[in-house]
Amino acid sequence: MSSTWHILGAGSLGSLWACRLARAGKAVRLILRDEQRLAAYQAVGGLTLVEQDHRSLYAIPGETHDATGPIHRLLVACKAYDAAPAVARLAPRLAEGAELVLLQNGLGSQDEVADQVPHAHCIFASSTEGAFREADWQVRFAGHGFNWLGNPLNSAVPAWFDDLHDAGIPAQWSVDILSRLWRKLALNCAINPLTVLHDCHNGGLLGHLTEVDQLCDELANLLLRCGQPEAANDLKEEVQRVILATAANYSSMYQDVRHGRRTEVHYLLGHACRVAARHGASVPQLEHLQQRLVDSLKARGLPSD
Ligand code: NAD
Ligand code: KPL
Repeated sequence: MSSTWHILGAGSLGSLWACRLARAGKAVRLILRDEQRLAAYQAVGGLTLVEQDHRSLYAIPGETHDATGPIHRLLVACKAYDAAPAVARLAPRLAEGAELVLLQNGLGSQDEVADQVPHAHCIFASSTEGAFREADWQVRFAGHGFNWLGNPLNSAVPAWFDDLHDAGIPAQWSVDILSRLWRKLALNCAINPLTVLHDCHNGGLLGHLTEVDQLCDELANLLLRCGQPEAANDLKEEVQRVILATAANYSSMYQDVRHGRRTEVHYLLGHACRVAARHGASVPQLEHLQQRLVDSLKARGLPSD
């Protein structure tokens, strides 16, 4: 089995992982959308990682989906709404038993990907690291954090897991990755949409704590209904802690909206509302929040799904 890391999506997080793996001497290949993107990438000669004032260029080889050669290990670093179609294009190249690491925030996209590639193993990740693109092919490592990886269908730690440690990527194998992803989803549902609707940084929600608390109550009930009691534990207190700790920051959804980008709402609040409907759980606050957010996105000319 090849030990090459193929990276699908050379955006913020994909580039951050690619540069650190390449720096540690791991074999890495970037998969770019089309020949035009590949030519643009080759013209600049590699990816640049910016850490504080230090910038380093990594001449990581690139290819398109149509390149030949099997893929044994794939890091999927697209947005949640792009992940399944992007993986579907690569399906013919995925070797039997290939391993996919899915970096998408929220829930729902992981199952969409798994449906495309029944012959592969899907490992889910939850990341609190922060990165953003300063320019094409140039990424800034903006916030140190942590990564939890796990496979809901198989608790065995993959043989390549030490690659992450070698590359300085802080990570831990999690036997209950779904609980982590649900907890993060709940935090994002309680904070992110309200920052868009109230046009404020996270700390601005301190002026709307009744609204935040009501959402937390519904989210915690939903988590209990769908078999995630740990993710429900002290949710209200943690949401308040996160609001205080990130008071000066703008949520990722706020930033997407401000930059006119599509949000991942379908895999955050949308997922929560769909799961509630499936379980017959009543979530009027979450549904009202989703409707207000959809109206606000439409009014700005942004996709609302
Ligand atoms: P991004 O938009 O910066 O990067 C996504 C990249 O995927 C883009 O370069 C896009 O062109 C590429 N892409 C899309 N479809 C493709 C295809 N078919 N073939 C090849 N490339 C394709 O997004 P990001 O910020 O890196 O986020 C990726 C995921 O990680 C999201 O779910 C996000 O919520 C999550 N996440 C991001 C951060 C962060 O700090 N950026 C932190 C935690 C979690
Ligand atoms: O993850 C976040 C985001 O902005 O997406 C936090 C900081 C937790 C706010 O929900």
